Amino acid sequence: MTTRRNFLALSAGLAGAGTLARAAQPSSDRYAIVSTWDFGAAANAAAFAKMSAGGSLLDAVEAGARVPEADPRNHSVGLGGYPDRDGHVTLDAVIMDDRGNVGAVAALEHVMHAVSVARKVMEQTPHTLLVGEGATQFALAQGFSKQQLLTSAAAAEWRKWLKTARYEPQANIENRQPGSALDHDTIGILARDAGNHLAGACTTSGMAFKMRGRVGDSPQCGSGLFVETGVGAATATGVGEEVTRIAGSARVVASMRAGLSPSAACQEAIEHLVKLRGGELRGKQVGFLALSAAGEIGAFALLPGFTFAATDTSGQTRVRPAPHLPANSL
Ligand code: SD4
Repeated sequence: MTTRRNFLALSAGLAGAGTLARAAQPSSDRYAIVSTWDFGAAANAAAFAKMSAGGSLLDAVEAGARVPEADPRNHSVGLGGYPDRDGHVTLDAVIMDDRGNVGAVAALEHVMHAVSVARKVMEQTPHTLLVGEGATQFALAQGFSKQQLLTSAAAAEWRKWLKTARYEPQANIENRQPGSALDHDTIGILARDAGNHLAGACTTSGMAFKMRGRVGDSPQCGSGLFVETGVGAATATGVGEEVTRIAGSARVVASMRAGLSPSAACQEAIEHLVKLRGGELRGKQVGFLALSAAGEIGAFALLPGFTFAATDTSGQTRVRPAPHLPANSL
């Protein structure tokens, strides 16, 4: 049996190494950290290092989520995120453990590390979600610094978009930023320790050029993220409205509670969405990612192109493509 001490000893030598490889098969059937998109690999390395150094699961998922938040090349989260249609960068984030502790912010402005503000909401207030100006005021009162999150690159894209001003979410844009395959992303990250406890976080700047005030699935407990003790954790990515209408992550965890594997549970949620929405989903991407309390993982998406980074209990990370619906299913 892997004790926590063994796990940490094993991982210490590998922390941060985060061997990145693309492969269809995992090297181990027990996972410690999973996160959405290729970019998750760097986040997983930060989360794994945090756990290896004795940090809690919440410390780990927060550290992981902070990686893309601080990366200005990534246009769907934190600094450098694409703005709403009026030019404001607004951030959504949630963090949750498996004891029902949860904190979130939505439409937060001028503060890069939305996930850390979400954690403060969880730990320092009687509330689970703060939005808009109140969220920003709270963050500043907690000592977070105020900064301009709209980079010149994101502003240039926004100005280009203003010429047509058509709101058309693009599938898999997270993996199609110019420059690098790792230049993206909205991130959902799930972590598990050797005692089979779980935590998760999800952070995003939301859909590019959204309406002012729009909030997607990501900061909503049960939609963008859900974690349940002894069962598992799930997170979502893609068009948030489609995830929210089925409380997607809570649905995935409920299916796992009922006995489905993480893979089957993610597939069930996508198939349910298809039953509800049919052709309305054409061209849209939605992906679910899940981690069971026992360390199994699974993912499923509407369209090809959704990838995730999985780190096993020895610290090996692989980026893998998620299974998806057959072509022409909608
Ligand atoms: C949203 N679900 O705001 C987020 C966007 C996303 O990868 O996940 N992009 O709808």
